[in-house]
Formats: sequence, structure tokens, C-alpha cells
Amino acid sequence: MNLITAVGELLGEARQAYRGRPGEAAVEAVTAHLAEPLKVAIAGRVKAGKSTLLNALVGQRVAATDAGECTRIVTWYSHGDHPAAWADPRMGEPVPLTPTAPVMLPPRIRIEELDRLRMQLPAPWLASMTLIDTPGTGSLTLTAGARTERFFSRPSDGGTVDAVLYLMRQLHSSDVDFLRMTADAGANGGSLVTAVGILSRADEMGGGADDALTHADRIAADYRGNGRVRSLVHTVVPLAGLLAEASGTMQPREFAGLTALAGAGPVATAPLLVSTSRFLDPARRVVLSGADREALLRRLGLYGIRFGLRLLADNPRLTREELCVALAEHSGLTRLRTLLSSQFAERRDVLKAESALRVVDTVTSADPIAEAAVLRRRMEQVRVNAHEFTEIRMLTDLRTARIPAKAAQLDRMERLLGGEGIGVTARLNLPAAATGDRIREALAVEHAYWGRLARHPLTKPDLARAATVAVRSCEVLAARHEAE
Ligand SMILES: Nc1nc2c(ncn2[C@@H]2O[C@H](COP(=O)(O)OP(=O)(O)OP(=O)(O)O)[C@@H](O)[C@H]2O)c(=O)[nH]1
Ligand SMILES: [Mg+2]
Repeated sequence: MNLITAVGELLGEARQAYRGRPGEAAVEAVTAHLAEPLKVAIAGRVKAGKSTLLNALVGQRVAATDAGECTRIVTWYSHGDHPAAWADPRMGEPVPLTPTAPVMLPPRIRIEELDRLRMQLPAPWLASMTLIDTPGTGSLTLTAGARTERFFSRPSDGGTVDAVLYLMRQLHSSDVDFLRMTADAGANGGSLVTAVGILSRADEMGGGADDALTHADRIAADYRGNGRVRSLVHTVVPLAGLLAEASGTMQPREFAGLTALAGAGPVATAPLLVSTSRFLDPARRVVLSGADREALLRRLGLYGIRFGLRLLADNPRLTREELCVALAEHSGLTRLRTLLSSQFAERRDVLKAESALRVVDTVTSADPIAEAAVLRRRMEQVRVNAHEFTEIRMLTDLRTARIPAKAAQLDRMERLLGGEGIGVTARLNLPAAATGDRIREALAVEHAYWGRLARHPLTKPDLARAATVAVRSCEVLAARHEAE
């Protein structure tokens, strides 16, 4: 039986069993969610760049990111044909709001009384995933941060988040605490919420010099190689959020400002580009007004301005669209989108099924009625029968260095189990256009290799167990390939 069908049936039974009890709402919410886009939360410490990343992915500046402004409430952004917004109070009906960007609360609504804000937009990215912007964790805004913690620990909403984008500037002990907490949400034999670590504000690394992003690439690679980090997040990628946001939202006036600066030539602009105070110094006479310079700096940062000017110097006829493509590329946004499509969107059924089982797990342990034991047994059956879950758990074991194997073997197995994307060609390290024969051949090679390893008397038990999972993956892939 298909995974979503199996989970849907289990949820149907749970709903019956918990009718009229406190767990009912959570089961209902997660049942409805099986038919919805993935829910992906953006989390991290205060000012890590969460709202900026949200805007970058949506391609519109819908979340407030001004220096003084912090996100004080959990806000959901989902897909809809026309813009609309609501405030959901803790008690009572949703209140419709004017869908301005950012959404403003009328004075009669107090933020303390709200559970969350919701905004619906016709942005294409949101059709594949609902994004949830959360207040920063960490010491600065205790109450707002507490909202985020509450959000993640409550099964009715945070408990059903399918994946987390976790932003960090450098790994801080509170980041580790937070990620442990989200991981613990499914600790009773369940699995981790899939999290991707994002090394944010990459343009500021290494003092914000021109090689900042190279620097960020290196730090991200170090984190990826760090066992403690890998046990918490799926992978770590760098992102220059400000550039990413600008790539989808640059206004003609901003582009004109940049081209005017470029037109003034390096002799005139070089002294400005030394520091932000020089750039804004009203005494310096350049082509742009002080206000325009300030606006440009806020949108691109000094690193972004320097990057844009370099591109324009190389090609003075560069269009705004071309500049935006280059910004998306250079900022890491293009790579992040690809990663999210392959890791999250492709796996959405498994991720949603995981969240559903987490809810059944929480509800049945919090309220152990007579039917709970049966439901838990059924939940285990679904887990065991779905090879997808076995793969995800094995991927976690591989990444947390619990499997004794050579690095090359680990890489090969990680790929085969879908760590780089769940499509058959990605798993076999073949070009996307590989023919059916090549795929069959490669599957046979993998099947034989892992089968031999699993059966070999000298293979350590943990590795043998992993190799058996790999063998099964080959069989599932082969069956699916033949069926197509
Ligand atoms: N230089 C630089 N500045 C950034 C970047 N991302 C965000 N910022 C700036 O950092 C400040 C905070 O950004 P936000 O996106 O609001 O951060 P946040 O994590 O949502 O902050 P809170 O909601 O208050 O926790 C803003 O002034 C942004 O312009 C980046 O990649 N580079
Ligand atoms: Mg924010």
C-alpha cells in the first residue's frame, strides 16, 4: 500500500478513537495536511536573516526586515490565487486583515492575544511549500523567542512542521539546544524533523571582503564535516540573504542607482566603497543623493554593491534581469532552491507521513486510552513497512557516524539511499537523461556490491545492517523502474 494511504487510514482510526478528546484537533490538522503543500519553518537566532530569506524564496518583500524591526509573531505564508491575510487569536475566530507587505495589525488587535498571522499570496514557490517565519530564539527577545519554542513543541502546529531551515551565523550553543529540542519532538522512537542548516549573512564573513563567500563556503564545508552538526542538520549551505532577497525584488530605481555609480567609474567610486560610513558620507560628492545611497546600502550591503559594480564594469550593458540572475546564483539562492526541491519537495510524502506519525505518537502517549496501544502498534507497522522511513533513519545513522565504513563507502551508500536527491539517477550518480538500460545495469552493480558486503562474514554487524538496507533500496528502485 502507498505510504500516504496507509498513514491516512491510521489517522482515520486515530480520529475515531480520539473523538471529543484533547488530541482530536491535532489529528484532524495533520490529516488535512496530507493533502497540503509541505510546511517548512524558518528558524534561528535573533537577526540571523530569517525574514530576509523568506522574502528571497517568495520573491517579494512580504516580511519586515528593517534593522529595528523584529519578527514578534509566528507568520505563515501559503499559496493562494489572490493576496489575503488573517490574524488568528488564541481564542475565537480568525480576523481578516488587509494583505499589505508587511502585514500591519490594526490597533485594536494586541499581538499578545494572537496565536499567529497568516498570509496567502500567488507566489509560485509557495505552491510547493508553505513557509513559516518564526521569531528569533536567543536572549534578546525572550517573549518572542518563547513563542517560537512553544510553536515547535506543540503538536497542533509546530509538531507537524515537515522540515526546518535553520539559520546560523556561527554555531552557537543555543543553536545546538534549539535543534536538539526540535529533534526531541519526535524522540519517543520517532525520527528527527528534517533540518537544513543555512550559514546566513555569508557576505559578512571574513570581514565582508570580496572573498567573503569563498570564506563562507569553507566554513559551511567544515560544519558539514563536523559530526555534532551533522547529527542535527541534514546539510549546511552558505547564503548571502540580502543579495538573495535583492535578486527577486530589485526595483528599476535601485538598478538605475547602481548603473549610475558604475558609470562614474572606479576612480570616483573606489573611495566610497571602503566602508559604510564612507559610502554614506554626505561630504563626498558622487552621482547619487545621500538618500539613494542609503537605500542602496540597505538593500544590497556594501558587499552587494561592490559585487554589482564589478559585474557592471565587466559588462556595462548588463540588464537588471541579468544582474538579478547573477545575484541569485552568487548569493547561494539558486543552489538552495535546488536543494529544497530535491530534498524536501521530492520527499514530501515521506516528510508528511513522518509528521503524521509524530502526531499519532504524541497524542497516544499524552492520552493513553484503551485504543492507544493498537494505534501505536499500527504506527510501528507503517514505519517498518515503508522502506522510505528505513532509508531516512539509515541516512541519519550514516551522517552521525554510527556506521563503521570507509568514507567512500559511506558516500556511495548515502547517495544510493537518496541523500543527494531521491530520483533514481541521482541515487546512482548517473546523468538525469540516462537510458533505462544504464539504470538497470547500475542498479544491478549496486545490488551485487551491497549484497556481497551484507553477507560477508567479516563485515561488522552495523555495516551489514546498513548494507541490507541498501540492497532493499536497489530492489525497491528496480521494481519502481520496471513499473514506469
Ligand atoms: N549584510 C547582510 N545583512 C543581512 C543579511 N540578511 C539579513 N540582513 C540584515 O539583518 C537584519 C535582520 O534581518 P532579518 O531578515 O529581519 O532577520 P530575522 O532573523 O528575521 O530577525 P528577527 O525576526 O528579528 O529575529 C536586517 O537589517 C537585514 O537587512 C545578509 O545576508 N547580509
Ligand atoms: Mg524576522
